[in-house]
This record gives sequence, structure tokens and C-alpha cells, in this order.
Amino acid sequence: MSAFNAIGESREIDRDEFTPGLEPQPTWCPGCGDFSVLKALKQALPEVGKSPDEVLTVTGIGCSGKLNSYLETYGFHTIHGRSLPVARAAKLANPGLEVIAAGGDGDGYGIGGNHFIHTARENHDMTYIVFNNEVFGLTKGQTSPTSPKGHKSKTQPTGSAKSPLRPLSLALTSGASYIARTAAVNPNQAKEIIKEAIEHDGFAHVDFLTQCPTWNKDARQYVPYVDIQESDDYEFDRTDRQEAAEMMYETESALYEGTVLTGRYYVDDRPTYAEEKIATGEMTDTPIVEQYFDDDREWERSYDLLDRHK
Ligand SMILES: Cc1ncc(C[n+]2csc(CCOP(=O)(O)OP(=O)(O)O)c2C)c(N)n1
Ligand code: SF4
Ligand SMILES: [Mg+2]
Repeated sequence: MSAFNAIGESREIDRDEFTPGLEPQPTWCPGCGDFSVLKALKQALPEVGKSPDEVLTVTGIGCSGKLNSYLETYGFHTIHGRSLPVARAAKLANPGLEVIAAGGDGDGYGIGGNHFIHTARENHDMTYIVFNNEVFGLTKGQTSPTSPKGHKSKTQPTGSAKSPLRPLSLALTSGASYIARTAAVNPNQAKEIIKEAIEHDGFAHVDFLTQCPTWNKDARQYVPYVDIQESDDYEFDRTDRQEAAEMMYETESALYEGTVLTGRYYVDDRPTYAEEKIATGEMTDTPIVEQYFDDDREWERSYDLLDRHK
């Protein structure tokens, strides 16, 4: 049990507790894949024993960024591409919180790409869900970092000249310790993968293929999908970097040729950022949030800084 008594409380949790009273019905377009992410989270969180007041959902800007308006947890709707730094700070300050960061492909792989690389490299303990619809949905369908080469949009009416970014491979080379891809059309797998990602200690990246029927008609390609763990055609060891890298490369290439491969790609159990910092002595194992509410503690460094800025 934490000093913050909602955290670690053991009780039966009903998935309806995750539906907010204020905005229970999402305003996403009919058929939008984003509904599946919300549903998977509402199912997964109670199944891993989390109640709404133990969870913080941090989102960026985009249709995907509206997630935390429709999910009854603590929420922080940040600026475009900045969900990860906010999520990192919250987790470091209050490690008892279950931190889920989320955003779109434009948000996380474009404007926030640098944060993605370094949050993975540092192995911050959180789940990061990227709603990958291969376009900028909210701003009406512009080309995004994952739009296929040749994809036509208002920004590239003659077709994109650029090859798409490879999110799984990027997560692996950056240092993420859990990497998976799922799809809105595969709700059972999505729920299970989200549960694993939440329970993983370290940076868990889930590339979630979410069709945008309004601005990306090509996204219908997400059906049918293949679960690589269930198919006899794919066999690899997901604790082996080299084998995982090859499987990711095949998956990312196949997507743009019309074959949707999903599943778990990589897992390792290296120490998290906080564990590394505690080991070097840079951080104590008393969470900052508890130190902050300790009336007897002297905040020498902060007073120092304040004095210097007078
Ligand atoms: C700094 C900044 N630049 C640009 C925008 C405009 N903008 C809002 S959402 C968005 C793209 C959203 O695309 P994505 O992240 O893929 O999310 P989706 O809407 O597809 O879920 C952009 C460019 C912004 N809000 N802030
Ligand atoms: S514009 Fe696309 S991504 Fe946004 S809510 Fe509509 S279908 Fe979903
Ligand atoms: Mg998008």
C-alpha cells in the first residue's frame, strides 16, 4: 500500500468505472479505430487489477489525444508530441501510478519522435500506445510519418515521395523493452497485448493500427490480419534482438504490400530508468511525491535555486 491510499488498494473493479460521467460517448467518427483502443483499455485495466484512481493517462494532440476525455482515470492532455516527457515526469515523481501515454502517429513518430527515441532508450516504466492510422486525422488527413509511399492527401496530391517510418524497428533500436503491434480489427489480441504492456516493467510500446475511415480509405487494408504468434508461418524468439529485428522488418514491409501482421515482437527485462538512477545514487527510493508532502523535509536545492533567481 502506498502513502497515497488509492494506490495498491485491493478490491473488485468494474470496467464501467472507467467510463466518465461527463463525456461518456466519444465524438470519434463512426467506424474509427480509436474506439478499439478505448475498449481494450477499459477491459484490460480492471483485469490487471487497476482502478481509475491508480492510473494516469497522458495524451498528445489529435483525434487519438481525446482518449483521456473518454477514459475515467487521471488525465493530462498535453501539447502536440509531448505526452512522453509529461508521462516520464509523472512516473518518476509518483512511481506507484500506472502511467499510460498515448497519441497518434503524427504526434509520436513525427513531432514527438525525439521523445519517443529517448524515452525508449532510457526505458521509462510506462505503456505507450500509438494510434497508427497513417494520417493526421484531426487536421483532415494530411500525410504522416507512417503514410505509405505514394499515398495521396491534401498535402501531397500527387502522392507522397517518402518511404514510411518503421515504428517497431525504431522502438527496438532505440531501446524499448516490450514491443508489440495490434489492430483495432483484432480486439481480443489488443486487450491481451495492452494487459502485457501494462504489466511489463519498462518502456512498453504498442503500435496500434487504427483505421481512419474518414480520411484514409486505404486503412481498410488492416483486414484481414495475421497474429504471428498463432500462425505456423512465423517462428522466432522474441527475446532475441536479431530475430525480433528481422520479424519487425518483414512485418513493416508486408503492411504496405497488403498483409497485416500483428503480435508480440520483443521483450527483455533490463532495468528501468528509475532503477538505474536509484542504483547510481542519483535518486532515492522514496518517491518525490512523498518527499514533497513530508513537512519536515528541507528543500535545500529548490531554495538555493530560488535565491539565485532573485
Ligand atoms: C505544435 C503543433 N503543430 C501542429 C498542430 C496541429 N495538429 C493538431 S493534431 C495534428 C496531427 C494529428 O495527427 P496524429 O498525431 O496522427 O493524430 P490523429 O488525429 O491521426 O489521431 C496536427 C498537425 C498542433 N496542434 N500543434
Ligand atoms: S477523423 Fe479519422 S481518426 Fe479522427 S475520429 Fe474520424 S475516423 Fe477517427
Ligand atoms: Mg494519425
